[in-house]
Amino acid sequence: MISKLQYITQDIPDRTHAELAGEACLHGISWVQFRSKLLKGDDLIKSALDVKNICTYYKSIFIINDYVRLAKEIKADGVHLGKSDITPIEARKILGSGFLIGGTANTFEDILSLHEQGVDYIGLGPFRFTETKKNLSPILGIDGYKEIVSKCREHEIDIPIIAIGGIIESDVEEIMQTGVYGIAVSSVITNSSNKKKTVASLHATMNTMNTLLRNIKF
Ligand code: TZP
Ligand code: MG
Repeated sequence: MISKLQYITQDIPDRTHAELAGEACLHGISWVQFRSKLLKGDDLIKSALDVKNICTYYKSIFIINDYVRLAKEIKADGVHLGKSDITPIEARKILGSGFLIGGTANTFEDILSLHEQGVDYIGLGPFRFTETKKNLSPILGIDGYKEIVSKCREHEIDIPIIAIGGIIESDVEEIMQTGVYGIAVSSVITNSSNKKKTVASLHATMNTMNTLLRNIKF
């Protein structure tokens, strides 16, 4: 089951990824993507293992960004692959069937290709400008999501699409109305001065939108 509210760790001075993951999980996050662009070698492996232990404790899904072999070695739940990573087909050969594979998309064509390669979910973005990711693809905004989701429906492509990139609490309702499956966030939780309140508010809006949209046939 792919979570509808996903949290992504980031490299923050004086904070570990495990601390960030722990705070998010403590307040109800059930899906964590470990994403470091700075850590290397043993530091990367240790940090990934620490986040894995946090996720195991909270029974949260643990996804590793970029590092397929590390994900296999430390038995993560899956990997997330961007456009410059190995392809999902190559990752599947390494991982076998027991791992989740997610892929990043910016266009409908990206989704088609990732779907054909058998990914389990798609991170579609960016919704808006964000400092969290370098070399951002073109910003989609609400209209971009509407257009891409409707093309997926036309082509009967049924795969969980997770909106990502610069999302804050007040965006969630409108984003979910576009028909995406869920959202992934980092900064809105990482930088929140009241993480309990932020996660609760994100969950509350997601739940309301799920209830409202459940009975609508698109
Ligand atoms: N991929 C596309 S945008 C993004 C990633 C990893 C960053 C998401 O983080 P934030 O802080 O919610 O913008
Ligand atoms: Mg990547």
